[in-house]
Formats: sequence, structure tokens, C-alpha cells
Amino acid sequence: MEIAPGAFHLHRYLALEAQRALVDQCQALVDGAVPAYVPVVRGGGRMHVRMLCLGRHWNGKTYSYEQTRTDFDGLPAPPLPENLRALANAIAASTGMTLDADLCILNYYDAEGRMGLHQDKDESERSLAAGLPVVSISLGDTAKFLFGGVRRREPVDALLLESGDAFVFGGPSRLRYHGVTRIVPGTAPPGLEMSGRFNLTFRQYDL
Ligand SMILES: O=C(O)CCC(=O)C(=O)O
Repeated sequence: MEIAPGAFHLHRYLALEAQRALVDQCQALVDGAVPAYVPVVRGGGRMHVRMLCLGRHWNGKTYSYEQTRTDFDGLPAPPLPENLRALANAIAASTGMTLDADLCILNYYDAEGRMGLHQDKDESERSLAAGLPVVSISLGDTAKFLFGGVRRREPVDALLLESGDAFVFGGPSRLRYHGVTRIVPGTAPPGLEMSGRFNLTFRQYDL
């Protein structure tokens, strides 16, 4: 469903089996040799998610991308797995947009997890100007997601992102503000045997 020009909510895009495989993969990644961590952003605030960047690392102190986690432990960002890249590109294509994803921010939200209203604008100027989409995949507990305009003060729509949903925003919607106000505990499909929520957002840094 197109909720704004260039913004699509693909409800239940992924079948349960596909979600299960992704949950296992996400769990292995966040517990891997380069583990997820809680970023501290400029100004000193701790984020309310555990984050792992794949392909490129997003530095929460400088709001820019780099190959190693200089704001945390100096470890290199793990590569973006090919199956995840292909999935993100296919989701973008299903909305009529083109993406050759080269990075993913994987976040884990526990029952208290949230993310303030923000724009995704740290990719290259060319990528942003081209409106290359962000592709988001949600797994586990439902999130209350806010999607606003390109200025912070504009009104926001509230929608629920459920397990298996994809959300794509590109073109004229690429710089819309968005955030997560809360997680709804206990709403993950029982077959996933998980609590909390994984969210993956795929982006293409440059053309
Ligand atoms: O968790 C979500 O649905 C949104 C994540 C997000 O906004 C981000 O990673 O920039």
C-alpha cells in the first residue's frame, strides 16, 4: 500500500518461515564476533536499541559512515550478507524503485526500545538526491511507527509495523522524519520464539 508518494507499507510481506530464518540470522549476527552494542550519540545520550551495522558502520558521534567502529571498539563492520542484500533489492523493486543495498543497520528493540523522530540523511548526497529508497524489515514484536513529513514540525502518521512487514521510503519520501515510539510486548508470532523486535534498514551509500 502506498501511504505517500514513494512510501510503501508492505504488510506481511514475509511468510513465517522466511521470518524465522531471518530471526536466526539476525540473532547470530548480533551475538557474533562483532556484536551489537548500545550507541552513545553526540550529546552523550544512549540510544534505546542495540545496533549492529553491516557493510558500513554508522558512527553515532559523527553521524557519518566508516569502515571500523571508531566510536566504540575499533572493530570492522561485518559484511552485508548476500541473501539480505538480495532481499532488500527485491523489496525495493516490488515498489518500482531501484536499490543496490550496500549497508544495513540492524537494530534490536527490547520491551523498552524506541527511537526518536529523525531523518535518514547520512548517506551520500548523490544517493539522497536520487531518492534511493530505505528498505525496512520488521521481525518479532509489533512497533508503533511514526512517519511524518520532510520537516520535523509537520504532522505525523502513526502506524503499526508487524512481524514480516516491509516498509520502503524513497523518491520524494526519502527524507521524511520517522521513529518508533514503542514496542508492543508479546506480539511476536509464537512460531518465532522470540521477544522484542529486530528491524533491518537497508540503504545504498552512493550511486
Ligand atoms: O525500527 C524502525 O522501524 C525504524 C528504524 C530507523 O528509523 C532507523 O534505523 O533509522
